[in-house]
Amino acid sequence: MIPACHDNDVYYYDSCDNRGDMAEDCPNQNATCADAQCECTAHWAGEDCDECATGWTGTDCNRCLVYVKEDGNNSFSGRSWAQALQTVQAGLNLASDLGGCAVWVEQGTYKPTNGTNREISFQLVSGVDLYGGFAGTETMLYQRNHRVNVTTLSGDIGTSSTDDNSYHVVRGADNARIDGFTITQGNADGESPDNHGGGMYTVGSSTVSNCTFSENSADSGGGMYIESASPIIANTIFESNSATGGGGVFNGGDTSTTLINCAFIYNSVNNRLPMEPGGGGMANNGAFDSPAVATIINCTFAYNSSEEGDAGAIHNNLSNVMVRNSIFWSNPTQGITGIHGGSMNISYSDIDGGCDAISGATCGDGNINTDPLFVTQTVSLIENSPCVNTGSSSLVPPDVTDLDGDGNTSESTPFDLDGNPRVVDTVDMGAYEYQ
Ligand SMILES: [Ca+2]
Ligand SMILES: [Ca+2]
Ligand SMILES: [Ca+2]
Repeated sequence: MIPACHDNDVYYYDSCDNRGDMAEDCPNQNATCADAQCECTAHWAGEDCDECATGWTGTDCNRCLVYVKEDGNNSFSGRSWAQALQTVQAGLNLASDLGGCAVWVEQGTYKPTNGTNREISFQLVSGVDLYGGFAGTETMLYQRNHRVNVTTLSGDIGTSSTDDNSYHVVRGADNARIDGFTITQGNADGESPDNHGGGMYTVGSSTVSNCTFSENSADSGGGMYIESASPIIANTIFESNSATGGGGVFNGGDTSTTLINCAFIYNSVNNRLPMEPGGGGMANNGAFDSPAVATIINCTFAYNSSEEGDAGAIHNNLSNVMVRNSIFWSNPTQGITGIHGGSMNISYSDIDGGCDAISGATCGDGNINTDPLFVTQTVSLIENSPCVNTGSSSLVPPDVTDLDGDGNTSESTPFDLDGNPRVVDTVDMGAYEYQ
């Protein structure tokens, strides 16, 4: 609805003057007066011109939208929920053709192909943000609840066996974003590079947020494989992925990977050869002239394992790893390997066995070695946990991935992994803040 417009004063009947004071009374700067009617400008809409018109998003409503839902149709326009496309890749392609729209995907399960070609993946596109987790009625990004409206990208093509599944469910791209999806059932058991990254094979520096990687497998990087890239991964869960190196994440050479508010649980390394890296949760495995670099802030690594006993949580080789406000606990095999070339710098973290026991690690302030007291069956904290209020709030990073979608990326990270306030009193260690 356009705003009401009156002509109380006959002398000014041609203006939008509600008060008869000769000043135009359109609701705000997003509206203008034309032929005695207040009209929303650009892509603004609503009675107060403070909402985005259908097919537009962003804090300035200047970012176009493409919609996808399971019962959509790829011959539709894709510019409203009613006109949604049917496949995620069609959405990505249209968004790219239109010059960098964002894609909104309704809850449901989507596969890279209806056929049996294992090499087909959801290919992210530079400049296109891909969001899942919608009920299919939302008009603003903050209205979505990706925990309720589970949106799954599944590599389980072909038969119900995993043997014929997609090698990589998702392939990354520079300057792309994937946000609000469960990514599962990738099986990278082919020839290189189809042996890397069952869930996501990251080429380029993507942003990954509000995602869950579960039950993916690969030789390297069951959940995700990163090489020659600088991705930012926030508020994401890696659960029950497996590989021979880097069960959850394999962070390879020439990387600068940032992990914020992430949980690594029940990932595993199996069938590792003697010279291969372990790392049930994560392997940081660089090369002499191109180290693997990782910054790990407010993450929890628990219940990850390595069959051969090398680094249940993190394996480090030719890498530079910084750990802040994090928890490494109950990773049944040795938690963190010593440093084989490079560095590991740990502060304000709870380390099973103690930071000092990690050979070569630099142990800064605030580390503890005390049972974090997880809530049963989870890795969130009970009230009396020694990790509550013992992180360093000054180490909470800015909201670089804009978790709250308000366009402000310089404010402090607003949410924990559950979408609750990140800092209550002093920040806690780990991915979840006690509320
Ligand atoms: Ca299958
Ligand atoms: Ca706290
Ligand atoms: Ca923000």
